[in-house]
Amino acid sequence: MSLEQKWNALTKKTYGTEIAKCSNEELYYSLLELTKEYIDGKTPVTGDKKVYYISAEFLIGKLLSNNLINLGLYEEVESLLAKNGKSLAALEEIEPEPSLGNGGLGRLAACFLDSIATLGLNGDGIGLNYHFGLFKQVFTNKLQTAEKNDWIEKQSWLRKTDVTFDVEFGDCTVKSRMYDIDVAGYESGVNKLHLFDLETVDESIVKKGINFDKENVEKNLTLFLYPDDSDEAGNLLRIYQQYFMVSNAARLIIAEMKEKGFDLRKLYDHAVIQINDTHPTMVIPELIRILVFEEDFTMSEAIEVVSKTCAYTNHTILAEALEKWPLKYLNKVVPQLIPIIKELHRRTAAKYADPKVQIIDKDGRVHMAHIDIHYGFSVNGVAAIHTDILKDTELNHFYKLYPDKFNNKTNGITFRRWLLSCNKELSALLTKTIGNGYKKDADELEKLLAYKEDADILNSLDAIKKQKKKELAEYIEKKEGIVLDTESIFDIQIKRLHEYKRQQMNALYIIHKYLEIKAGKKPVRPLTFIFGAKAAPAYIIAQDIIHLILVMQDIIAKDPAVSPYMKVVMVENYNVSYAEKLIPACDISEQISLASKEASGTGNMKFMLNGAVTLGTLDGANVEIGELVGEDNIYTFGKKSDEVIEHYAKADYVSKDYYDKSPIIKEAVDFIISKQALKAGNKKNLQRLYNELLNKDWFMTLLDLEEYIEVKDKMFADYEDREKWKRMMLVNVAKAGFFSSDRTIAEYNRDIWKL
Ligand code: 26Q
Repeated sequence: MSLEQKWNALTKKTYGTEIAKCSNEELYYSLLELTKEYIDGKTPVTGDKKVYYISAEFLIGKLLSNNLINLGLYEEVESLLAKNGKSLAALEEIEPEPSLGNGGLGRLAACFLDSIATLGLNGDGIGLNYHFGLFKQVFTNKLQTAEKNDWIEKQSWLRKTDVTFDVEFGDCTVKSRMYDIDVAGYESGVNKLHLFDLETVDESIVKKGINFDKENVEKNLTLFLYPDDSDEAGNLLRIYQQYFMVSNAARLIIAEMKEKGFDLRKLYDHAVIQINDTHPTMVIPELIRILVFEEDFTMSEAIEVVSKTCAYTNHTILAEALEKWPLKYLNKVVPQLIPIIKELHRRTAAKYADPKVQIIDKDGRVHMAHIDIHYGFSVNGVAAIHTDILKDTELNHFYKLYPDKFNNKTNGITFRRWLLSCNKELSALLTKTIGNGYKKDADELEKLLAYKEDADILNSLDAIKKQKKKELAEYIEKKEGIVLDTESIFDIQIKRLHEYKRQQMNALYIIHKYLEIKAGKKPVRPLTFIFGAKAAPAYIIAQDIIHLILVMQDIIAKDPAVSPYMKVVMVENYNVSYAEKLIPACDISEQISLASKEASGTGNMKFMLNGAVTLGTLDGANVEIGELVGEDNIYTFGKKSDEVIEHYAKADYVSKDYYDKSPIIKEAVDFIISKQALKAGNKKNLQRLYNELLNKDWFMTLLDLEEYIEVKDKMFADYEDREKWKRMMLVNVAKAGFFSSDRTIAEYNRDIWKL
């Protein structure tokens, strides 16, 4: 049966009518089922060894288009719909977006699953089925508020399995159930994402916004993804969630090993567990516990087997983001792990006296990363500079003990979603120009370099950018009610809101530009500044930064002397689907972290792949982008990571000095509490942000502000050299191949997993 026949049969059976007469909803839900049927027809990936990628986050985004592309059905479905006067884009709008992640780490996990399946590697993801995921962001009175993101519908990509386990906590025992989402590789086999859920979960306990009874573990465990990334210490619920995840993972892994008849004493020959940041770390003591108490291992045997099976990825060097759980908390939630953790501590303490490498510190806190490093066989950073910083400073004490465990795996992104799916026009141009090969071998993008002086290709690239800007403008007008000038330069900063990512620096530039225009210095071409970011609700300064951006958006929009020349828009509820629309339309990719603080970044890669030019500090993967495209095709500024690290070591950065020294900085910072700003915003938020910048500025915004302004202005000027800019676009696309997650995953497999 053809796809058309199958689909018609399905709509007839379910809705009593054929495709042509179905509503978009009916088409979406029937296509969902049909796609699942096609996936069922694919062969699952198998093998003697399997990787289990355990992660608290899988920011998978919508799945329909991606699955159709990977199954090779996209074009057929699209033309079939067109034939019936419908569009796939309209169906996509119906699909709810799961928000099973905060940002980079979660999206990386999703890209990795795509690549693992595409490369035909035997590997599944294991995580949690958060019913409301990360909060949905709503702006009210120029402030962020949070609502639940209700994404699970009766019909969804989730498949209920009959796998259930009992999970024991200190004060209760709960039942879990496993749900699966298929991961269909691109023209390849199928793996699974296993999401564990609480059988007794109760959505009705969520009251206003995202408030719920935090104590009621038997009802709340899988309701929300804990949103506090890196600023706030975790709480008990986070530990309940983490143990729930890893206890299920351990049970599943052991069951699979037994089912295949593998010897648990050779676990490491058949399984490798990749621990995505420290959130799944308890899988180490949990596996040891099970092997000792249920499988007759001695403690030493269990420790050895588990240590040879687990590998750890570090995604951050922010000290406050490294999880340290008080023994007291662990004792309440998982008393059964305490003897194991203490034994692991005792063994390391007996070997190494250095207090910096102990598992339990003098204050009785358990350093989760230290468990991973001592009792895992691999430790990797996510970009070259990040791994170097781990080795040289942050984890230097461990590096000296275990130099061979440390390795780098520069992050990557799946080109299926971030090129083939979100930018069909660019993919078509590439296919026409350099052939189809780049879809499976991303390095082939380099063939595009041969067209660096080809006016036709350069103009086509430019025309595609224009087209994507138009599409974005239409979308933003519909969603936010704001009209954009598509002739303007689109400068975009999208990422979690954190002081180290320095959205406040961009906001200060905007103030500076606003004042300049007011003073009569108009830009040659209008400028559009777009932001997208959620902030952890408990992160006060981050809320203030959002407020400042929304205040500037308002002031500028209402000022007729300035609004023709610049516009600011902070989009509401930035998520994966929004990113897919923003990234192809971007001219300038803002990557302006405080050097040494951004482990890698992956948005930077998505932007370059779509022909944006990077404006960034020499941090994370920006460094590697710079090396690949060459200094003529990237704009960098600011102090280098070693200088920043030195400032921290010497504690000699005083933001007030920079403010006093520079009239430009002073003017911009002062504007935050000017009459005009206070009229548009709240004194509490703006004053607090002003004080923070002047008296603390822990992430050194003012350190690099002047140079940022200078380089950004140069970039705007260079944009007018249209030929030069188009060439920069081309070089960025051509050099993006290295950042395919297929490359990253091939390296993980070569060096760590060895499947
Ligand atoms: C920890 C304790 C309690 C509650 C929450 C957390 C928590 C949650 C999320 C800590 C960290 C995160 C997320 C971190 C993250 O997304 N890191 C990013 O990872 C990307 C992929 O490697 C990198 O590209 C980014 O540079 C890095 O910021």
